[in-house]
Amino acid sequence: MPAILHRPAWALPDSAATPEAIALRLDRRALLAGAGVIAATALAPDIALAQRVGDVPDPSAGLYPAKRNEAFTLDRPVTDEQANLNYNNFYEFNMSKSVARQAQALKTRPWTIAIDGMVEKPFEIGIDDLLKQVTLEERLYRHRCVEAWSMAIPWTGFPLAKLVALAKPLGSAKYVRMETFKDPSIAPGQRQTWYPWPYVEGLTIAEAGNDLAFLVTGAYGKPVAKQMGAPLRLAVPWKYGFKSIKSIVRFTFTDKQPKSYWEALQASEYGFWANVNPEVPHPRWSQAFERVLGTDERRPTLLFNGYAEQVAGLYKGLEKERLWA
Ligand SMILES: Nc1nc2c(c(=O)[nH]1)N[C@H]1C(S)=C(S)[C@@H](COP(=O)(O)O)O[C@H]1N2
Ligand SMILES: [Mo]
Repeated sequence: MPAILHRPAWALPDSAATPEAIALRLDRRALLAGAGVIAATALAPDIALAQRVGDVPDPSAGLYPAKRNEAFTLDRPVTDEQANLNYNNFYEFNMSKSVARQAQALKTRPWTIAIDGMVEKPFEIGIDDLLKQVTLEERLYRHRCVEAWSMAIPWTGFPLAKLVALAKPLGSAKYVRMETFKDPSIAPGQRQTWYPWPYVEGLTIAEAGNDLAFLVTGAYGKPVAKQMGAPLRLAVPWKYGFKSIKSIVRFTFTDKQPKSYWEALQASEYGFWANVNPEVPHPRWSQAFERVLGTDERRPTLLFNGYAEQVAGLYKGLEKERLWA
């Protein structure tokens, strides 16, 4: 039986996510960056080629930086961009936090997004056509990973509610299911066939309609980096980070609660709702505190990651559900 069924690699004991461990990884990233191109060419010609393709300017680059929406404020500084670019969860590429180099193999143009399921009329749309139909804005958001580290990011994007409106779901649709690309030829993690690829996440239509639910196309004032989930990822900051699905290719409207990647893998630990609650421990560690990425700060985690005012109303009457895992 694959080890993951007992212990997902990212579900590490607290000690593995100490600031020291992070600093070590960052040092290693700096070394790799120096050796960069030569090593990539020698060891992984396919990745080197992908990097050259990736050098073509992003056709959406002119949309950034977008105007900041000042309604979204932080209680902490924005995470250092380099720290953020070099500490990521993107299991399609590998199971460590050092996925930045491998993720460059992701080809983000052309990028087609399918809208299907319980909608008036299913359709596909290219990312650049979608960008023409929305207005981008910048928002400062917190992000709390279930592994008990956190960051603060200047995301650029548009409300998920805008995409739902374009999709025209039927009244009978209750959920939106989202899916990441599946291409084992560029994503080595997807060659590990015992994982339930593609990565899937879901929200209720009501959650998707909450103004905080944000589709991210940019970060730090430019198109979002591949390792962060280019060209389109979700940010639902009141939920554990695994809900914020990266590199989305499909939105399916349905009346069945979607089973997420992590729920399929380990339902005893990861559920559908996954709202942040410092008082409800993960089965294997406390969720009371978080380590702030790029610093040596440890701070208390807040209910709904500090967004209770905006989202608590979504869960009225659902108190008996497993809201906190
Ligand atoms: N497709 C996909 N989306 C994903 C993941 C992943 O492995 N694959 N990891 C999730 C987890 S656990 C977290 S914490 C965030 C991390 O986002 P970041 O790398 O931009 O910090 O992405 C989430 N979205
Ligand atoms: Mo996470």
